[in-house]
Amino acid sequence: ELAAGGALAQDFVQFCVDSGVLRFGEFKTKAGRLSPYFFNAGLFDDGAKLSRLAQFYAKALLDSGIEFDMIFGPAYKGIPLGAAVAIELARLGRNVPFAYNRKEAKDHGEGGTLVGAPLKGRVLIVDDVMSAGTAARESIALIRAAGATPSAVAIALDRQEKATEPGPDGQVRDVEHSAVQYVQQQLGMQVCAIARLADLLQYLTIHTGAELDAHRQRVLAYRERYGVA
Ligand code: OMP
Repeated sequence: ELAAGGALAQDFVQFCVDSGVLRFGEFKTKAGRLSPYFFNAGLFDDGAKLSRLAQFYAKALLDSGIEFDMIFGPAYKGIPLGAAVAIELARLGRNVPFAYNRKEAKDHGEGGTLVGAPLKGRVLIVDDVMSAGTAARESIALIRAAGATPSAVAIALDRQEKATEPGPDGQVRDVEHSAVQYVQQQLGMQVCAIARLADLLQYLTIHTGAELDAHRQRVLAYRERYGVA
């Protein structure tokens, strides 16, 4: 039985640290930022970890009260995540259709880029992390193009950092809101994150020691530069 609210987030951060999914050091993000931490969902790399991960998503989703008609897992990393969450929800008595996309269209066989259940109704996107929001924008466009409604996003980690947007000159620049805030406030979608940067910082505050203190200082400095209120 998983805890609720902030305790769920703390248990999740602990689980990610234990399984090597959440690491501290020096990493370059997709948006080109030098980050003192990185969340690598690819390291949920056995059945037990994927199953536990799915339990966290399902618990966070059910606690959030978000309503949706089906699950969409964006290629590549969202595919096993969406599938695992769909399995866990079915196990809990809530069976919903599941779909995912390919990155490249096939010109034979079933064709197209969408696989699985037809996209319709209120679609929940299941993905790993939201940073600057590029990945979310692509999924939203794809769901709309299929005539369905992108209504919610479930992610494991909300990095709570400034989104990027293409400016009038086509150059990508930082904006003041996070990708999650944009999706919630501008697109009217609901977002459910198992943990956020704030929970990670709380973890680094509760668990002391020279090494963790140093990580905490670096994460705070990163938040100072790229974080949102
Ligand atoms: P955005 O598309 O900028 O929101 O970045 C999200 C994507 O970045 C994720 O789907 C990952 O591919 C990758 N990422 C991580 O997986 N973990 C992190 O801690 C940070 C990133 C990232 O590059 O920002």
